[in-house]
Amino acid sequence: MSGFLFDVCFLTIIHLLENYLFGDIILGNKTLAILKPDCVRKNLIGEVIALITKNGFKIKAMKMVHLTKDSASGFYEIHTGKPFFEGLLDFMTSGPCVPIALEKENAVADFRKLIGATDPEQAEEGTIRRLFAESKQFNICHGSDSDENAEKEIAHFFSRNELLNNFGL
Ligand code: IDP
Ligand code: MG
Repeated sequence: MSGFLFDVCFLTIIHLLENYLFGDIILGNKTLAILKPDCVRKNLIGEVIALITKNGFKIKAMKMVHLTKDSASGFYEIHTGKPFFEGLLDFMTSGPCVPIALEKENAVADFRKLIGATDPEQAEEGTIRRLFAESKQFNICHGSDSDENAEKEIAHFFSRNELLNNFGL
């Protein structure tokens, strides 16, 4: 085998192995939830987590953090410049929140369904936002909106080591 071909094969194998180890191959079964500062303040962490686990999601990593403005604006970068952006940063940095990496088949769509629409008045009965949220801003819980964003958002809060250990890959 020529040196070039060997290098290509070697790099391909390394790439596949890395994707496998770091979970990219099983895209579609992970999402990031954040129990927002209003959820923590209202002492609703337990009730919301109970709903999440009753609905078949497995908790793979979880922590309580008080976001800095830098971290919150990085997380919500996509909303930069929108009228609600500064209010969102003030809210998300107003107290501790609880990011949770969740696993379930079809995790992103199923979790968005479980939390309900952004505005609790539009959210379906029985959804987390309908049950607990007080407004479009103070809406209790975040959920990733795509597999690609789920990967990025999980990486925002959890190190590769934490994920490797907890996802058991
Ligand atoms: P999502 O959380 O349902 O995905 P996004 O549109 O991504 O909704 O908005 C991110 C967060 O910004 C919302 O969860 C909410 O806290 C806040 N937000 C969104 N739209 C508004 C608004 O019109 N007024 C106040 N806050 C808003
Ligand atoms: Mg969103």
